[in-house]
Amino acid sequence: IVNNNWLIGLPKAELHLHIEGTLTPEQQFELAKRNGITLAYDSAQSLRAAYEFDDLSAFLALYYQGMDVLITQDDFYDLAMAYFERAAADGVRHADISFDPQAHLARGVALDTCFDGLLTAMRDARAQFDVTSALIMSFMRDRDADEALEVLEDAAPWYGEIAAIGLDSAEVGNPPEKFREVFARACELGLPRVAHAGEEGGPDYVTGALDILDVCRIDHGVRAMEDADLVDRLRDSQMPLTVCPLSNVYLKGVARLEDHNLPDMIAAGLNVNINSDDPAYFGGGMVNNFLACVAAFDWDQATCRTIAGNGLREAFMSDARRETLL
Ligand code: ES4
Ligand code: ZN
Repeated sequence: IVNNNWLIGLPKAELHLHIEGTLTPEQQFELAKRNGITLAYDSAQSLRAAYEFDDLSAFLALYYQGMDVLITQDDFYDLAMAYFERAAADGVRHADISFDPQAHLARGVALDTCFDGLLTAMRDARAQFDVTSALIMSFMRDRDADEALEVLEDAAPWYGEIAAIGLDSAEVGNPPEKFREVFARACELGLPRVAHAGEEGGPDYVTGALDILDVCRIDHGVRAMEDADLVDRLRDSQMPLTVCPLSNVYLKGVARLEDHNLPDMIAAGLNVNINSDDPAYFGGGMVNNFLACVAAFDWDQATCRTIAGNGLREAFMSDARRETLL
């Protein structure tokens, strides 16, 4: 048995975390019961047994089905608080959490239900767990850009609470240029921008996110390694890349973590940090992601400190908070 206390004690930030992806099978059953919803599985164990994904779209189908149990402000609050409690136990001291408003609006759940539940949990998590956080409002790239634009306008009451807008869901066939207007509008509003790119899509999706969406971070970005000029650009600009090692394994981006190009990204001088993405679906939280990298890549403690430091430096947090963690 390896002693992980040093890894738990290492201050970490999580920059790429879908709050809906923290919904555990157990909590799904709990919320289903509370809301009078019948699930298609007879137990949390049988639901967990269904978590076997061939690719991103197979995962997304279960993921969007799973969040049907999120109905009330309390559901969003409880979801986020349960995540913050587990994150705190992992030594996560700050989290940039993203959510997909369109996934909830499409089910008849109002925007203020999501915002009120999540923002209240974020405030309470700081007081109860000493975990700070920032909120990223993500758009689903497999839905119309017009809808995203509408949601962006409807979120006006919360612009002051949003650290950034994001772009997620099914990547291939939904390139960055589809969201040119949405991201230009966010820029006009003074909202920072991040986007998933180069997860399943090729390096051209990463280039598009930089050139067309004007993002300050790339989520995943692993396929950028296929384009040498792009790698140079990412290194020279020190563009942060929020890599999710276990996610890439669970979604079959790589057969085994040992085959992941994360060590090549680090060797190329890229500004990478690691994250859990959807911890309820992809083998756990930050500590499990670090431990998997330690095992697969033989990372020493110094490497873990460097990677954790990269995350702390690039997270959406105040300089005062950052200073206490670095
Ligand atoms: C996601 Cl792993 C991943 N990729 C794209 N969109 C997502 N939403 C939640 N998890
Ligand atoms: Zn993601």
